[in-house]
Amino acid sequence: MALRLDGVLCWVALVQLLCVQILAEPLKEAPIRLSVVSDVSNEAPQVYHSSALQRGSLLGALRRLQDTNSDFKFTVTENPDYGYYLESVNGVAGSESDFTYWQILTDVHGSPTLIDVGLGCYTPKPYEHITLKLTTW
Ligand code: B12
Repeated sequence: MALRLDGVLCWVALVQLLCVQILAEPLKEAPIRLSVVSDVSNEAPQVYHSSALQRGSLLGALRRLQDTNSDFKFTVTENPDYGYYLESVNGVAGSESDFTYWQILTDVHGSPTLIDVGLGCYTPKPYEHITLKLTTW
């Protein structure tokens, strides 16, 4: 009987150890591709490579890119209800008076689709292709 209890306790200890190891394991980074394009000017499209932390936000991936690549910069504003709004990319801002904004798209099986939340809430998948497109509304 005592032997059986020992065995159960060993299993419990092993499972606990595994759980602690899984929780303590650093989250992995996965690559994502980023295109910056414009519908309203003749700027050539630009392609960047960044990484997103597992279940991390697009905002984090853009910040990581900005910190490591001096050719990419962006600014955001904060909306009390919807979080972060992408205001400018590489020095070009959307404009209320010109009805322009930075649209955020993702490639779903090759067709660009609008993401349905802001960049602070969106979590890109590994190898996802994100497009930031200056366009009109
Ligand atoms: C109009 C509108 C826009 C216009 C705003 C321009 C303008 N000056 O009117 C434009 C086309 C620019 C826009 C863009 C986007 N939008 Co929008 N938009 C709306 C809409 C239909 C109405 C907002 C409104 O006028 N409210 C009335 C005014 C009086 O209130 P307000 O607080 O001042 O409104 C401002 C904010 O809503 C802000 N805004 C608009 N969209 C977004 C999105 C985000 C993430 C943030 C932070 C702010 C923001 O712009 C408004 C004007 O200044 C709402 C849905 C709804 N019916 O509410 C979606 C909505 C707010 N948008 C949404 C989204 C997802 C986006 C985009 C991320 C889409 C994309 N993939 O590109 C982009 C933002 C990209 C970026 N640059 O960060 C979502 C937000 C959901 C969420 N939880 O984050 C909503 C709720 C629609 C939805 N999918 O259900 N949008």
